[in-house]
Formats: sequence, structure tokens, C-alpha cells
Amino acid sequence: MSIAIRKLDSADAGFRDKLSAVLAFEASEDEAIDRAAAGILADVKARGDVAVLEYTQRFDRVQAASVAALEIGKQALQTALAGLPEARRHALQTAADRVRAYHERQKKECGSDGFLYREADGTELGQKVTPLDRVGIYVPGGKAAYPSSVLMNAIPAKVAGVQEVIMVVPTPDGVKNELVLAAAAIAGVDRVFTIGGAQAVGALAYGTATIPQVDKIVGPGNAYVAAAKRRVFGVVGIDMIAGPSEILVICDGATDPDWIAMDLFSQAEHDELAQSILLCPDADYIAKVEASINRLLDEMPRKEVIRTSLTDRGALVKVRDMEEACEIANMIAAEHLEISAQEPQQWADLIRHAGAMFLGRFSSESLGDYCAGPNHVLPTSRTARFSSPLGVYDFQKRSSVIRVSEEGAQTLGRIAAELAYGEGLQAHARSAELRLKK
Ligand code: HSO
Ligand code: ZN
Repeated sequence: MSIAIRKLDSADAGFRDKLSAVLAFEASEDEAIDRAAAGILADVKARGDVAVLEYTQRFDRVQAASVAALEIGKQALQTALAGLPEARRHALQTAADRVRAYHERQKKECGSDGFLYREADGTELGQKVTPLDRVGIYVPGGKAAYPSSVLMNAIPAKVAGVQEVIMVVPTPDGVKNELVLAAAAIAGVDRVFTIGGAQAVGALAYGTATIPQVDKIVGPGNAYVAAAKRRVFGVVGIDMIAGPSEILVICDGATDPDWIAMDLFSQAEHDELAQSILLCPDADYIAKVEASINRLLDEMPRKEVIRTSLTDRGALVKVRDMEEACEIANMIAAEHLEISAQEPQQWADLIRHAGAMFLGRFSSESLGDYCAGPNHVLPTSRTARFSSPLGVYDFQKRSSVIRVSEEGAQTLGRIAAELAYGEGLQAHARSAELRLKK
């Protein structure tokens, strides 16, 4: 059975509206789910460990005598790592090394040392950068349990200098994912608790007798986890509320069509709601990619997910030229953008909005998902217009530093007092004036 993948042409009337309809995605903020999450959070806040144990029993069917019994010790993480087949352990280690190297570079380049400068009168102004003390990483259980995501969340935190990284991962029916535990060992996660859902988010946000309160919670989760993260924001920091995966491919029409078809599949296989779109100026080439899609689909174990994703949210778009493709790509602001073309840099220069850019025919998006080095936690649902990949900077914060000299206080004091009187704030004005020389 062939796939009825949508075909659009930028020359057609109403093209922009049709494209907008394809892109439209409202993260369903289900009221019932939100209410349930709120109830669980309030309960965990009030009853701590006891509530966590009850929900873990109810939702994951795991019975434990205490929350401490739900912790997986460091030794067990090392055992999981040692138990992996050699090739897999080596791949995981190499991926982790590359992700670490990239984020160390990022730390160096992104102003992690802060700054301080001195004005002529001796006043010094600057910024101090400090890592967060303690961070929680949510790792989903079940079908979306990705060991690669453990690396992508934990490594930048550790590189930033976070002292304690606490991972939570649900283990429905007590089934543990050994590769996830091995990834936690390699990434240097400090503590792992086998809890999940809104109860895990609540435990990390408020702290319980056993689970320490964290400063920020990162990592993807189901609708309950997302609702809980939204609700605890403010008590703790959160990274983002991630939507389904997206890939946008701009191709000049000279890449092996099978490669492009498989790249589109690679994100489509994540989720029925994932989005894969091709932009290409060559109609004959688009037909070839479509033929590849139809031929290759049957080989895919996750073909039903891919089929639904491509039919409901996918598109093959004929564009006027590569310039127009870049303009449309900026409008889409995709999580992942592949520019599969001979001279990709000239087109990359035109791109302003994309979570990650994969340049040239050999840069398949899947390499970025696992081991190229940059983070695979990226802005989705057009949020690349205003946000960035998860990075070392998400695990750091900045404090302003102000050291005013006696001379500086004379100049600044007069300005501040003047403005304070303007605002009707006498104490502010006097506080500045008291430091003026009599
Ligand atoms: N493409 C996903 C990450 C991932 N892919 C994990 C495979 N495993 C979101 O960027
Ligand atoms: Zn992926």
C-alpha cells in the first residue's frame, strides 16, 4: 500500500495557507490531565515519600517498602554498563566522549568565565557565572526511553559544573532499561530513582524526606509530566516543553533519493505526530523520493508509525529555487534542518531559524541524534525562532557584580537620587545621598 503523502507547490494559489495548515500543531493542553497532575503535585508536596510510594504502586505497579528502596545505587549502574555487549558499550562511550568534547568547547566559547571591567573612577562592573547546585533529569520509561537522551541531558549539566545530577525514570512493572542505566553511569549521573510521572516531578520540585529538592528539571516526558513541569515552573527552573520531533530537508535534487527518504523516516518513526517535510526545486527528483518512500516503507519495523506521521503531517514541497527553500525554512523554523546540497554553506548563510543545521549530503540528522556531539534536545514547534538547543548555559546562571568606588558613588549617587525623587522613593534617594561627600 503506497503512502498518500501530501504534495505542495509554492507556485500554487493558496500555498502559504496550505503550508500553515500542515505546520499547525497545538500542544493539547488537556484540562483533565492538567487537573490530575495538579492533584498529584499537591499530594506529593503535602505527603512526600508516602505519596510517591502510593503513586508508584498505582501507576507503575511497583511496590516498595520505602522510596530509598527505589534508588538504584552507583554499583548497579556500573554493573549495567559492564553487562552491555562490547560493541554497544563502545558506541555509548564514544558518543558520550564526543558529546562531552562538544559541550566543553561550548563552555569555553560561551562566556562561562563571566567578566569584570573597571571604569576610570575605579568602579568595577561585571558578571559572575555559577553552575546550578542540583538538577533533576526526567527520563521517560517505555517506548520513548532513549539512552542517547540521558547523555544529552546529563553531560552538559556535568560540564557546566552541576554538583548533583538526579535522574528519575519510571520502571513500569519493575522492568529496567539496562542501556538507560549504562548511559547514566557513563554520563556521571549521581543518583537514580525509579519513579516517574507527575509524582517524580513533584518530588524533585518540592523535595521529600528521601529525594532532594533540585533547582531545575530537564528532560522530556508524557502529557502528565509536561503538565507537571509547567506547574512547578517558578519553584524550580525547567528546560522546555518539547513537542514531537521534526525534520525539514532542503535538497538540490542531486542526493541519492533513498538517503532523503530514510532521513524523512528517521524522524517520522519517533511518533505519529512527528513531522517530516522535503523542500526541493526539482519536481522529477521529488517523484523519485516519493518512489523511494513507497519502496522502503515496507522494510521498516515501525512502518505504521511512519505511515501515519507522513500521511498526517508530512509534505513534499516543490519550490521555485533554493533561495525560496531557505525563505520557507525560516518560516517553518524546524527543529532539525538538513541542507542536502552541493555547496550547502551559501544556503546555510540564509538560514536564521533552525534548532540544528545539518550541512551537506553526508550529514544525516541521525548522526546528530546520537554522536556528532551537539545536543539533540532542540526547540520544536517553531520555537527555534526564539530559543536554542539545550546546552551548558542552561545549567548555569549569572549574577551581576557591582563594586562602586568612593569617587564613583559621587557621580552615581547624584543620578540615582534624582531619579529616586522622580519615582517618589525617598529611602532610595537618601541611601545614595548619604554616601556623597559633605
Ligand atoms: N530526534 C530526537 C532525539 C532522538 N533520536 C533520540 C533518536 N533517539 C529529538 O531530537
Ligand atoms: Zn531522532
